[in-house]
Amino acid sequence: GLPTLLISEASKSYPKPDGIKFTYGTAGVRTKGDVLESTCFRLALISALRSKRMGGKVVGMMVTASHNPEPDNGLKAVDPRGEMLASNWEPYCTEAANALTDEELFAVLQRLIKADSINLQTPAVVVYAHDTRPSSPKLVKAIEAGLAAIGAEGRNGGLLTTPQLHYLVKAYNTQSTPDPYGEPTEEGYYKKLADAFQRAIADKPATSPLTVDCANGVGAISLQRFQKYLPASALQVRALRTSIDTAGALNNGCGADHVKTKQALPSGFEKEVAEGERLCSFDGDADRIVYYYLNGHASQKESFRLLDGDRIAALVADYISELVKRAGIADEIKIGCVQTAYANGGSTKYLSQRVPVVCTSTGVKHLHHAAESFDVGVYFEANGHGTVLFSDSAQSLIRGKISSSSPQGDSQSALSQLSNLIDLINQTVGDALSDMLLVEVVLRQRDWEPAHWDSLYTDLPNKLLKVIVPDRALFTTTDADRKLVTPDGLQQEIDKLVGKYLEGRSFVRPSGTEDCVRVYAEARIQQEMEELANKVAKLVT
Ligand code: NG1
Ligand code: ZN
Repeated sequence: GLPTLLISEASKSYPKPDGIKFTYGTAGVRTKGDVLESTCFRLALISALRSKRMGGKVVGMMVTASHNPEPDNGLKAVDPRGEMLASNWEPYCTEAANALTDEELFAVLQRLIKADSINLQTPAVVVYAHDTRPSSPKLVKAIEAGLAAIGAEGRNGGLLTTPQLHYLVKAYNTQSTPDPYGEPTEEGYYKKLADAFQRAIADKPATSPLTVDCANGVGAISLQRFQKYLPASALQVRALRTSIDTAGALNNGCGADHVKTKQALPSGFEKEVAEGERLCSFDGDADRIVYYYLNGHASQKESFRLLDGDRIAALVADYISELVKRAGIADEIKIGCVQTAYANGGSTKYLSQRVPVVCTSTGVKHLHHAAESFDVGVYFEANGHGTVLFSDSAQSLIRGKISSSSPQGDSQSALSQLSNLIDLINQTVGDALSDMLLVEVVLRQRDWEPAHWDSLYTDLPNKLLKVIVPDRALFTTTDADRKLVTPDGLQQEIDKLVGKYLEGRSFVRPSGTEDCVRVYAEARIQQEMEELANKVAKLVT
């Protein structure tokens, strides 16, 4: 049975704070860092059970609150293939986190053990890592206490980005298979990316440096460590916002979320960057990236041009489609693209003319799942979280056709390049570093400046507003978040407004990560879009 005595003894140091209701949602549990210790202790128990349930495979736990402010923190569980925790386990996480007594906690665990026929004799291994937040080390201690109490083996990944932790989980579990994902170490991750990048750029040397805003977060560390594995002739990187030890600096006036939501440079960049330069921003745990550049003087607000997740999807989907055609396997490989309702209508129109496009509910797990139905599934959220999935059969087809004996014609070089991309792309989850290298490969191979990439299509003017409401649970949606079911009648009101504007589109949904409702609006004409956004926001309050 469960070692209840040991767990009870240890849990005394991790009492649940009064009056707080935790929720395990799309981004795991996320709240203020100083109230999360009990949750970390308890979710360590659940993670151990998850490992047992998966036959002793390694599972992961990541301590981070991503792009949220520095005092926040969070916890996310990772399944053996490096993916998010299966969603049918999420309610158990929520219930365990909220249990008022040890007895209640044990009742939740016993129910889970029974429902999933978990064999407690199976050993458990959990690898965990954390970002740079001041509250992170304490939370890691709580995880370790939970793992020790239930008798699970813990492996401390230390300070890592979220995608690095996902990589580690997958690498551990494929280590002794015919198709290992990579060496299960931090170094193995850097080597895999650096090797693949150098093969993918072949003999095209770096022309101009790339400036990276590291959000003053863990991405700064990873990027610096990574650079030791990559010669500067392959890629010149100028890393900015790398102050991980400055209190309050994380995500403050910088980072991918700031740039995307403000549609502006990180503060202070006006003095540090030049027109035409390639610029990009990571978020606080480096699982998102957006690019941007200035097409005029930095002092003019209109000079700022955002190259967001939608544009990365367009760039990458086009490039892979072209490679697949050149490789002569277009009939066998079906490429598709997955977006959410937040994708700009301009990008959806552009992509739909080239590949099948599907829209899913917000949340990475939905996009990831939908992308798996293609041989090559490109998924990106507009905010810059995304990756490309190659199915097992697509990978074997591509690699099986590469022949060392046949002449290095165009189809062979396209196949090799596809194979390089398979290694370069972190297929477990969105990865700012890996996505950055992917974008750099495509731009380099195409010989494109940011302005050329920008010219692929035109964005519709758009706006994303946060509206604070008394109870966001009153807002429920359908049709991939594009329509409200409740409050009653509100959707009809929105439809009426939307109909008045040229290419108007607007939708409302409750945030899964913050206590607010989000209002999105777009329209052909900037001023009309502003009007639409404000009117819909008014309807909501
Ligand atoms: P919520 O807070 O549910 O809107 C946000 C992002 C998601 C996703 C999650 C997870 C927007 C509009 N929403 O979710 O796309 O990234 O965080 O981190 O960007
Ligand atoms: Zn993130």
